[in-house]
Amino acid sequence: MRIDVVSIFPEYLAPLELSLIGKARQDGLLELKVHDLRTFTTDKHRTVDDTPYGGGAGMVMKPEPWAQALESVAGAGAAEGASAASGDSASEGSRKPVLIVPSPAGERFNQALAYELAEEEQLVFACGRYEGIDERVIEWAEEHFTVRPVSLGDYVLNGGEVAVLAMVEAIGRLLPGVVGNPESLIEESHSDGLLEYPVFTKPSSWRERDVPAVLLSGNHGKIAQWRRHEQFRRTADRRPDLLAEFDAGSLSRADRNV
Ligand code: 6GU
Repeated sequence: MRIDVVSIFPEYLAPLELSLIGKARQDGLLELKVHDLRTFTTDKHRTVDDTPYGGGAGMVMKPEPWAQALESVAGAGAAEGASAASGDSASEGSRKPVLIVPSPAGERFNQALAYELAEEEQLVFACGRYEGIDERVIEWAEEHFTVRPVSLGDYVLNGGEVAVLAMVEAIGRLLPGVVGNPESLIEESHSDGLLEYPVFTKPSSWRERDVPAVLLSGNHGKIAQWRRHEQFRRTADRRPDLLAEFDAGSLSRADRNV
Protein backbone atom coordinates (compact mmCIF):
# COMPACT_ATOMS: atom_id res chain seq x y z
CA MET A 1 0.00 0.00 0.00
CA ARG A 2 1.01 3.56 -0.69
CA ILE A 3 0.02 6.36 1.72
CA ASP A 4 0.53 10.10 1.17
CA VAL A 5 -0.14 12.59 3.94
CA VAL A 6 -0.38 16.31 3.17
CA SER A 7 -0.06 18.67 6.16
CA ILE A 8 1.31 22.08 7.15
CA PHE A 9 2.93 20.29 10.13
CA PRO A 10 4.81 17.36 8.58
CA GLU A 11 6.77 16.93 11.85
CA TYR A 12 3.50 15.96 13.52
CA LEU A 13 3.62 12.69 11.58
CA ALA A 14 7.09 11.70 12.85
CA PRO A 15 5.70 8.90 15.09
CA LEU A 16 4.85 7.00 11.90
CA GLU A 17 8.58 6.20 11.74
CA LEU A 18 8.32 4.21 15.00
CA SER A 19 7.22 0.76 16.11
CA LEU A 20 5.07 -1.48 13.91
CA ILE A 21 4.31 1.12 11.23
CA GLY A 22 7.93 2.30 11.06
CA LYS A 23 9.03 -1.33 10.68
CA ALA A 24 6.43 -1.94 7.97
CA ARG A 25 7.84 1.02 6.05
CA GLN A 26 11.41 -0.26 6.43
CA ASP A 27 10.30 -3.72 5.29
CA GLY A 28 8.63 -2.27 2.18
CA LEU A 29 5.13 -3.42 3.22
CA LEU A 30 3.96 0.18 3.35
CA GLU A 31 5.23 3.14 1.37
CA LEU A 32 4.38 6.30 3.28
CA LYS A 33 5.31 9.85 2.30
CA VAL A 34 4.54 13.04 4.19
CA HIS A 35 4.26 16.26 2.16
CA ASP A 36 4.43 19.85 3.41
CA LEU A 37 1.47 21.76 1.97
CA ARG A 38 3.53 24.97 1.99
CA THR A 39 5.85 23.60 -0.68
CA PHE A 40 2.86 23.85 -3.03
CA THR A 41 2.33 27.59 -2.46
CA THR A 42 3.69 30.17 -4.93
CA ASP A 43 3.74 33.41 -2.90
CA LYS A 44 6.62 34.78 -0.84
CA HIS A 45 4.81 34.21 2.46
CA ARG A 46 3.78 30.64 1.55
CA THR A 47 0.17 31.45 2.45
CA VAL A 48 -2.19 28.53 3.00
CA ASP A 49 -5.20 30.27 4.58
CA ASP A 50 -7.51 33.26 4.19
CA THR A 51 -10.63 34.76 5.76
CA PRO A 52 -13.98 33.00 5.22
CA TYR A 53 -16.49 34.34 2.71
CA GLY A 54 -19.67 35.23 4.57
CA GLY A 55 -17.66 36.21 7.64
CA GLY A 56 -17.25 34.40 10.92
CA ALA A 57 -14.44 33.26 13.15
CA GLY A 58 -11.18 31.68 12.06
CA MET A 59 -9.51 31.07 8.74
CA VAL A 60 -10.15 28.74 5.80
CA MET A 61 -7.50 26.85 3.84
CA LYS A 62 -7.05 28.24 0.33
CA PRO A 63 -7.86 25.97 -2.62
CA GLU A 64 -4.79 26.53 -4.86
CA PRO A 65 -2.07 24.90 -2.70
CA TRP A 66 -4.36 21.94 -2.03
CA ALA A 67 -5.03 21.38 -5.73
CA GLN A 68 -1.30 21.47 -6.49
CA ALA A 69 -0.52 19.09 -3.65
CA LEU A 70 -3.29 16.61 -4.48
CA GLU A 71 -2.47 16.62 -8.19
CA SER A 72 1.14 15.86 -7.38
CA VAL A 73 0.31 12.82 -5.19
CA ALA A 74 -2.64 11.43 -7.22
CA GLY A 75 -1.67 8.23 -8.96
CA ALA A 76 1.67 7.87 -7.18
CA GLY A 77 0.36 4.61 -5.74
CA ALA A 78 -0.73 3.22 -9.12
CA ALA A 79 2.71 3.88 -10.64
CA GLU A 80 4.28 2.28 -7.59
CA GLY A 81 1.96 -0.72 -7.67
CA ALA A 82 2.47 -1.35 -11.39
CA SER A 83 6.24 -1.48 -11.08
CA ALA A 84 6.27 -3.42 -7.81
CA ALA A 85 3.49 -5.96 -8.47
CA SER A 86 4.35 -9.29 -10.00
CA GLY A 87 1.24 -10.48 -11.82
CA ASP A 88 -2.32 -9.24 -11.41
CA SER A 89 -1.66 -5.50 -11.26
CA ALA A 90 -3.60 -4.74 -14.47
CA SER A 91 -7.03 -4.79 -12.83
CA GLU A 92 -5.88 -2.90 -9.72
CA GLY A 93 -3.88 -0.25 -11.55
CA SER A 94 -6.91 1.74 -12.74
CA ARG A 95 -8.44 2.13 -9.26
CA LYS A 96 -8.83 5.72 -8.07
CA PRO A 97 -6.87 6.53 -4.92
CA VAL A 98 -8.99 7.25 -1.84
CA LEU A 99 -8.72 10.78 -0.45
CA ILE A 100 -9.43 10.77 3.26
CA VAL A 101 -10.27 14.18 4.68
CA PRO A 102 -10.09 14.04 8.50
CA SER A 103 -12.91 16.16 9.86
CA PRO A 104 -15.29 16.11 12.82
CA ALA A 105 -17.97 16.49 10.09
CA GLY A 106 -17.05 13.18 8.44
CA GLU A 107 -18.42 9.64 8.65
CA ARG A 108 -17.24 7.78 11.75
CA PHE A 109 -14.00 5.83 11.53
CA ASN A 110 -14.31 2.29 12.88
CA GLN A 111 -12.77 -1.16 12.50
CA ALA A 112 -14.98 -2.01 9.51
CA LEU A 113 -13.75 1.11 7.68
CA ALA A 114 -10.15 0.26 8.63
CA TYR A 115 -10.57 -3.17 7.00
CA GLU A 116 -12.16 -1.59 3.92
CA LEU A 117 -9.38 0.99 3.50
CA ALA A 118 -6.68 -1.65 4.08
CA GLU A 119 -7.75 -3.16 0.72
CA GLU A 120 -6.88 0.01 -1.21
CA GLU A 121 -3.81 0.54 -3.32
CA GLN A 122 -3.31 4.20 -2.39
CA LEU A 123 -4.64 6.39 0.41
CA VAL A 124 -4.11 10.14 0.54
CA PHE A 125 -4.79 12.02 3.79
CA ALA A 126 -5.48 15.77 3.52
CA CYS A 127 -4.90 17.32 6.94
CA GLY A 128 -6.95 20.47 7.34
CA ARG A 129 -6.26 23.06 10.01
CA TYR A 130 -8.15 26.16 11.06
CA GLU A 131 -11.85 26.01 10.14
CA GLY A 132 -11.22 23.57 7.31
CA ILE A 133 -10.43 23.43 3.59
CA ASP A 134 -12.35 25.43 0.94
CA GLU A 135 -15.26 23.12 0.05
CA ARG A 136 -14.56 23.40 -3.71
CA VAL A 137 -11.36 21.39 -3.22
CA ILE A 138 -13.43 18.51 -1.84
CA GLU A 139 -15.79 18.68 -4.86
CA TRP A 140 -12.98 19.04 -7.42
CA ALA A 141 -10.99 16.18 -5.89
CA GLU A 142 -13.74 13.73 -6.96
CA GLU A 143 -12.20 13.91 -10.45
CA HIS A 144 -9.05 12.20 -9.23
CA PHE A 145 -10.05 10.43 -6.01
CA THR A 146 -12.80 8.65 -4.16
CA VAL A 147 -13.29 11.28 -1.46
CA ARG A 148 -14.20 10.31 2.11
CA PRO A 149 -14.46 12.85 4.92
CA VAL A 150 -13.81 10.78 8.06
CA SER A 151 -14.15 11.58 11.79
CA LEU A 152 -12.61 9.79 14.77
CA GLY A 153 -15.52 10.65 17.04
CA ASP A 154 -17.73 13.37 18.37
CA TYR A 155 -15.13 15.82 19.62
CA VAL A 156 -12.98 18.48 17.97
CA LEU A 157 -9.23 18.29 17.33
CA ASN A 158 -7.15 21.24 16.15
CA GLY A 159 -6.30 19.55 12.89
CA GLY A 160 -6.29 16.24 11.05
CA GLU A 161 -2.76 15.15 11.98
CA VAL A 162 -3.55 13.31 15.21
CA ALA A 163 -6.49 11.62 13.49
CA VAL A 164 -4.15 10.49 10.69
CA LEU A 165 -1.79 8.93 13.24
CA ALA A 166 -4.70 6.91 14.59
CA MET A 167 -6.13 5.91 11.21
CA VAL A 168 -2.78 4.97 9.64
CA GLU A 169 -1.99 2.78 12.65
CA ALA A 170 -5.41 1.09 12.55
CA ILE A 171 -5.18 0.48 8.78
CA GLY A 172 -1.45 -0.28 8.61
CA ARG A 173 -1.60 -3.10 11.15
CA LEU A 174 -4.15 -4.90 8.94
CA LEU A 175 -1.78 -5.06 5.96
CA PRO A 176 -0.36 -8.52 5.28
CA GLY A 177 2.87 -9.13 7.23
CA VAL A 178 2.69 -6.02 9.45
CA VAL A 179 1.46 -7.80 12.59
CA GLY A 180 3.71 -10.80 13.21
CA ASN A 181 1.00 -13.17 14.39
CA PRO A 182 -2.16 -12.64 12.27
CA GLU A 183 -4.18 -14.54 14.91
CA SER A 184 -3.84 -11.52 17.18
CA LEU A 185 -5.98 -9.60 14.66
CA ILE A 186 -8.84 -12.07 15.05
CA GLU A 187 -9.31 -12.08 18.82
CA GLU A 188 -9.36 -8.36 19.57
CA SER A 189 -11.92 -5.70 20.38
CA HIS A 190 -14.24 -4.80 17.48
CA SER A 191 -13.05 -7.59 15.18
CA ASP A 192 -16.33 -9.41 15.88
CA GLY A 193 -18.47 -6.48 17.02
CA LEU A 194 -17.78 -7.09 20.71
CA LEU A 195 -15.13 -5.81 23.13
CA GLU A 196 -12.16 -8.04 23.92
CA TYR A 197 -12.18 -10.34 26.97
CA PRO A 198 -9.84 -9.49 29.92
CA VAL A 199 -6.32 -10.97 29.87
CA PHE A 200 -3.94 -12.08 32.64
CA THR A 201 -0.33 -13.23 32.95
CA LYS A 202 1.97 -14.55 35.68
CA PRO A 203 2.01 -14.50 38.66
CA SER A 204 -1.28 -16.36 39.16
CA SER A 205 -1.76 -14.59 42.49
CA TRP A 206 -0.78 -10.93 42.85
CA ARG A 207 -1.56 -8.60 45.77
CA GLU A 208 -4.22 -11.02 46.92
CA ARG A 209 -5.88 -11.06 43.54
CA ASP A 210 -6.15 -14.39 41.77
CA VAL A 211 -6.36 -15.05 38.06
CA PRO A 212 -9.80 -16.61 37.28
CA ALA A 213 -9.42 -20.32 38.04
CA VAL A 214 -10.87 -21.42 34.69
CA LEU A 215 -7.83 -19.94 32.90
CA LEU A 216 -5.54 -22.28 34.85
CA SER A 217 -7.77 -25.32 34.30
CA GLY A 218 -6.35 -26.41 30.94
CA ASN A 219 -9.93 -26.99 29.75
CA HIS A 220 -9.90 -25.15 26.44
CA GLY A 221 -13.62 -25.52 25.84
CA LYS A 222 -14.43 -23.96 29.20
CA ILE A 223 -11.85 -21.23 28.67
CA ALA A 224 -13.35 -20.28 25.29
CA GLN A 225 -16.82 -20.22 26.83
CA TRP A 226 -15.65 -18.03 29.75
CA ARG A 227 -13.92 -15.58 27.40
CA ARG A 228 -16.99 -15.27 25.20
CA HIS A 229 -19.14 -14.65 28.24
CA GLU A 230 -16.74 -11.92 29.43
CA GLN A 231 -16.91 -10.31 25.97
CA PHE A 232 -20.69 -10.00 26.26
CA ARG A 233 -20.51 -8.83 29.88
CA ARG A 234 -17.96 -6.13 29.12
CA THR A 235 -19.73 -4.95 26.00
CA ALA A 236 -23.07 -4.72 27.84
CA ASP A 237 -21.39 -2.77 30.65
CA ARG A 238 -19.17 -0.38 28.67
CA ARG A 239 -20.69 -0.20 25.20
CA PRO A 240 -24.36 -1.14 25.25
CA ASP A 241 -24.66 0.63 21.87
CA LEU A 242 -22.47 -2.08 20.32
CA LEU A 243 -24.56 -4.82 21.84
CA ALA A 244 -27.71 -3.29 20.35
CA GLU A 245 -26.04 -3.35 16.92
CA PHE A 246 -24.63 -6.83 17.38
CA ASP A 247 -25.90 -9.07 14.63
CA ALA A 248 -27.83 -11.88 16.29
CA GLY A 249 -27.39 -13.84 13.06
CA SER A 250 -23.67 -14.05 13.71
CA LEU A 251 -24.16 -15.68 17.11
CA SER A 252 -22.51 -19.05 17.10
CA ARG A 253 -24.27 -22.05 18.63
CA ALA A 254 -21.85 -21.84 21.54
CA ASP A 255 -22.81 -18.19 22.12
CA ARG A 256 -26.41 -19.09 22.83
CA ASN A 257 -25.23 -21.13 25.80
CA VAL A 258 -22.92 -18.57 27.42
CL1 6GU B 1 -10.74 13.21 11.85
N1 6GU B 1 -10.38 15.74 12.55
C1 6GU B 1 -10.53 16.78 13.38
N2 6GU B 1 -9.98 17.96 13.06
N3 6GU B 1 -11.23 16.72 14.50
C2 6GU B 1 -11.76 15.55 14.79
C3 6GU B 1 -11.63 14.42 13.98
C4 6GU B 1 -10.91 14.56 12.85
N4 6GU B 1 -12.28 13.40 14.54
C5 6GU B 1 -12.80 13.87 15.65
N5 6GU B 1 -12.51 15.17 15.82
